[in-house]
Amino acid sequence: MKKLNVALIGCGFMGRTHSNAHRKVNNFFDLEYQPVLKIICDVNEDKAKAFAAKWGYESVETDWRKVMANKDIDLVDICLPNNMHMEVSMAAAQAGKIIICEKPLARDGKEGEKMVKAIEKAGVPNLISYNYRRIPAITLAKKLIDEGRLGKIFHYRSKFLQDWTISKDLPQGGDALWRLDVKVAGSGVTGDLLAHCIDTALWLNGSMEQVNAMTETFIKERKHNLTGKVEKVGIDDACAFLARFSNGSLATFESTRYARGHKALFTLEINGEHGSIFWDLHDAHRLQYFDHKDEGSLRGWRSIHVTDSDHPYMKNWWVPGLMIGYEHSFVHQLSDFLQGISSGKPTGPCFRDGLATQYVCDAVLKSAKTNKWEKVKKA
Ligand code: SOE
Repeated sequence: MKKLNVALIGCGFMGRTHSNAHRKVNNFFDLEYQPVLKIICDVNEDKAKAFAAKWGYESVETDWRKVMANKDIDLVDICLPNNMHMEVSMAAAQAGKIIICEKPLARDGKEGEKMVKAIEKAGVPNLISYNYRRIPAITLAKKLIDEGRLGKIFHYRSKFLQDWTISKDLPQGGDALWRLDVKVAGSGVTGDLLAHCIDTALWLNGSMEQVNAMTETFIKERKHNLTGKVEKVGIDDACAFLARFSNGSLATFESTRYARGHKALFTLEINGEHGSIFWDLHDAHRLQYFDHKDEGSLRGWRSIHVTDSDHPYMKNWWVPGLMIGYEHSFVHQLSDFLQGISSGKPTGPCFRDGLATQYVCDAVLKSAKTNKWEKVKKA
């Protein structure tokens, strides 16, 4: 196996999911490349040291610029807050590194355009981490749609509901709470949660033409962790939008962090001429499938337990019937990315795909302000 020296930047929640993937991928997938955990980089040295000890990184760095200058590093994995994605990924491209970057691509399309330009000019392999595409049930849904089993698609419905920001005492900003700080995150649920729904939708159902959205910020002011002052909240706490896809289908999307009782309820449903599918992250290994071509008296929703060896990715894990989880989607994503580097046929989502999602988010946020249908730019 050829070694790929990895520097991972940012040791938060996503740093853990990506580190786990780098460590596991060669245990379960036969690949030409083997990631080697060389450097963990974080501004907080103590945190980086503890992370290095836990995950097996060879060394610690506190300045991401030094990572770019390090000739031993082949792959830079960016697990930083959204406001850092542009600067760090563009520096990585300039240094000729292979790049993985956490979603969303950027805070907005303007930043995203600069990133795509720089990355494509450098010609380096690049991946934007939209991991849910690689949940086996979702990958199976893609296969069914591509085989034409649903026929013409009429409806696409998706939501992502959480409930962790309901308390007005929750501050904004800093370590785990930068997602509430608009300057860092760019937006609220639109860029953080709907971006997942949108990426999956564009992958399964093609491009979107126009959107009509509404957003709300339920808690208008929160204490900022970094300044200590009570500051205006600039993110969208909830967002719902209608969309028209290029294939003629109609869609509804909804996301909130104010749906009491829901922790990560990501669902999608697609209705086509010959059939429908439904999927729910809380029951991630099941794909519900209705095939109208089934014999009439037996026709009904099938609940496919996507754990058999002929299901996507599953032969690489345990024996049929045994489940895998959230973290495996990152392993699959990395495996596909590394295979793409070997074959020269990238599987995506690449930065340009990330820009397509970003353009939908931009149109959604614009529409919420103008109260009008807004066109989606093509990436
Ligand atoms: C937010 O709570 C969050 O962690 C997102 O940032 C992730 O992208 C999503 O997969 C789960 O929820």
